[in-house]
Amino acid sequence: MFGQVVIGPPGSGKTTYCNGMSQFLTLLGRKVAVVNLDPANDRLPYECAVNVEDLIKLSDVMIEHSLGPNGGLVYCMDYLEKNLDWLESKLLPLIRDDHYLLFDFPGQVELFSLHSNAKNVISKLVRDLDLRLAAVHLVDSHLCSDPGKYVSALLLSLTTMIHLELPHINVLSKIDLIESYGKLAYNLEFYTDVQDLSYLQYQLDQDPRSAKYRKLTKELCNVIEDFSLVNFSTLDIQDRESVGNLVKLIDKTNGYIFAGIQGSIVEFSKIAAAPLDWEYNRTAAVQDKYMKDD
Ligand SMILES: Nc1nc2c(ncn2[C@@H]2O[C@H](COP(=O)(O)OP(=O)(O)OP(=O)(O)O)[C@@H](O)[C@H]2O)c(=O)[nH]1
Ligand SMILES: [Mg+2]
Repeated sequence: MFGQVVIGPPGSGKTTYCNGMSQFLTLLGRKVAVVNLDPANDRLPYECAVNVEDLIKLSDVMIEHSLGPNGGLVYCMDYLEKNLDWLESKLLPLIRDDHYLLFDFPGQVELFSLHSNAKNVISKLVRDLDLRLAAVHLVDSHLCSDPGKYVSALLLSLTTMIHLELPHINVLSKIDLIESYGKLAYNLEFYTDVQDLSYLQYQLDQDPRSAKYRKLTKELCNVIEDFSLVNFSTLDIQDRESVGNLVKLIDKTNGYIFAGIQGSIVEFSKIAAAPLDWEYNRTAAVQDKYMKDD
């Protein structure tokens, strides 16, 4: 079974994404279940198939254990990890009924860069339930308008990718708002392709606050370039074409399009290496039909 693990810093648009993505995939004919794993998600815009708040609530934890919101959230994730059988028992009927799963996670970045609880939850689900998941890491595109924040976003994306060890897609969210933050120093491809970060140095030098950390930022940019793993897709959740393009990429990343075709390893490799649109309609349609018939 296939799905997406939706993560990213607070306010990057995860819950809105889950809502929009579930509607889009439903229109494609897929059966979609959204799983809320954020124990502080009090106003859910989507109909939730499983809600972690039925197991544990952040507000209760904060009162009972005298914890602040961040400590409380770490406690909730630990609790979920210890009680994973609860989550698995809720997911099993959905999986048996061929649902495509969207997991809406909390935004605390330390859960995906420092602690092992969220990672363990995901890897145990993958192992126990034989799930094929892609991590969709949303980063607010307004971070592109400030070179220092952009470097931080790149580092966070890289750290999260390495920490989670899942097939991973980084997404610049809220791209519809990007012009409202002023003119970008370079065109959008510079920020999505992440090819040559030396240009950022010039920009960073213009601000006396960041010029002071010139050597540090240069080294950090070198680390990002050496790994050569980070690039971004863009997303405007209101725009069907934008969501559609992202779905094509995700379907390739979590293997959804490969499941519907009978083919040799050569055919799979050809599809994997080809541009996104190539063979997409044939392969995804076969898999969509299979999911419905089953
Ligand atoms: N313009 C615009 N606004 C968006 C988009 N996606 C989300 N938003 C808005 O951004 C705000 C935060 O969105 P959420 O979906 O709650 O973000 P989140 O990542 O789930 O937030 P936390 O769960 O608190 O970490 C809301 O006001 C959304 O309406 C987008 O693509 N474009
Ligand atoms: Mg949310």
